[in-house]
Amino acid sequence: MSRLGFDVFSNAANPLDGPVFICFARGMKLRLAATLCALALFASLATSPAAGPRLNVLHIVSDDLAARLGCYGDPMVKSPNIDRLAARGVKFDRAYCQFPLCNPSRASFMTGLRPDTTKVYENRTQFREVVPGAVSIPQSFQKGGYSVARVGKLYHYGVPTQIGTDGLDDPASWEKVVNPKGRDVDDYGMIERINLAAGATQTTTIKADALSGLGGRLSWLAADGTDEEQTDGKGAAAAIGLLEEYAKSARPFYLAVGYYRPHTPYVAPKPWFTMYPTAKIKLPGIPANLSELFPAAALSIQKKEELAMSDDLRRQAIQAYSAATSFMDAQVGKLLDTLDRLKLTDKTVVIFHSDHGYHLGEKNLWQKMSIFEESARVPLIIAVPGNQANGKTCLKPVELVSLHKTLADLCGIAADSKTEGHSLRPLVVNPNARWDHAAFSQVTRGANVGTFDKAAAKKKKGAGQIMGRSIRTERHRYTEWDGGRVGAELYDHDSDPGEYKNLATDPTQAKVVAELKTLLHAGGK
Ligand SMILES: [Ca+2]
Repeated sequence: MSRLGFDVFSNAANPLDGPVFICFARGMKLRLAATLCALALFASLATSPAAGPRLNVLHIVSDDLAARLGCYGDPMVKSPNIDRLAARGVKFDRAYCQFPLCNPSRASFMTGLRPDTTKVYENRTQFREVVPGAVSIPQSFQKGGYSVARVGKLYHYGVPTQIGTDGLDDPASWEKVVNPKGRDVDDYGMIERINLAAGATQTTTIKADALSGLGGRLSWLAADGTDEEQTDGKGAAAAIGLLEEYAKSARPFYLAVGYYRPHTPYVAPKPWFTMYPTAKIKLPGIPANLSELFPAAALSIQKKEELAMSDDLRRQAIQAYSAATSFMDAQVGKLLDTLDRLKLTDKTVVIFHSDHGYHLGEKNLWQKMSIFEESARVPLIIAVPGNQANGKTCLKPVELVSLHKTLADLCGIAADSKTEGHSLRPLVVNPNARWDHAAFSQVTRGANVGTFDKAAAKKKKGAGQIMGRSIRTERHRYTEWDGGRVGAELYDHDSDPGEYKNLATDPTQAKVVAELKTLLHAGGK
């Protein structure tokens, strides 16, 4: 950008702060002038719902992706495409899911309702069974005059068993849906899954004999064939086709693209595995007295077969998860390239995040259903064309439940009055803006969440199920299990980012605990 162009733009009010008026200086290159004009036009229209053309939205969601990416400081994982989105958007370093499991998290962020409002705490209930009148993000965009479509997993799908079906979709949300299905589903017989044989002390791998059982178990495949043959490769192709259609239309679009990787089974074509030699993979250190450090409920998701993995097997799992992450990143890159090719980049808000975080052996935990940092935290990037804060990082604690209000706010449409959370727009505009909100996450214990039997639970008054609730501020995480009756945790991230020193009963922290307890019980309302 020329010196002149920079001055003109930077002298204007921040495009997201309100209507923008730019006088183009004589001699400015026509193309630059047109670009700036478009940016200012769309950005200013974002503040005036009654106006004509609006920003499009490309909403990309990855499944089970921890904030283990290059742009989040991971020294190993290669994610050049998500990194380039971060470079032209605002990256949220402290973004959290409301429930670290697919269905509860997705029901929450797609509606903008907290899990305690949707009452979806497991992977079986379609949210409209409980809250039939809930308004989803795409419904708000439909009301706002947008074309809306999804490709792949936005609401819950059992992965991999339900790939290619509608899963727990919400038909009212969409005008068009695409359910991609690739060779990863057909290749299941080649997938390696961990197995602890009866009487054995060490876990090995065996070939999968069915799709079922892979979704919750560490499993992987360095696949034959191309990226394009995989489910996410097919999803990318379908999304590109929709973007090409939308580019010809006068209507703005909200296109949601849900990728399935790196969810188990960690399947990616072989070249992605060779990027991560197992010899170079570092394993997290595990304190010898691990079980003494935390309330039992915090660690009760540990599985025998995962505890009995050799270091070599742990490295293989991390290699495969990383390979699946980089493969998924490449599918994100295809969408960003398409926006550029179709000249939609300057007219489109791009948001990227995952449904929850993920453990890869920290505290001997794997996968999700933990409200420690690794599992509660998600990557979140919001790129708004023309935003002066693009390229910056926001350190304020934010929640996925806020995405509905945020996207509506950025595009000048109305979100339903019952929508919870807080618009992140002030932070998108200024990542250092004052922010008085914390992030809340919750998780259940004591019931088989994947196959929660509601009738049995009702009969047994909850079947012994308890809730863990956690609040994250800029500095602290505070967690209570069953209201503190079976444990509490306090971590100071200034001195303990790994969350190993539980300070909940430290007398010097009593005031901090009291303050966070009050906030936690208020629950973000
Ligand atoms: Ca998930």
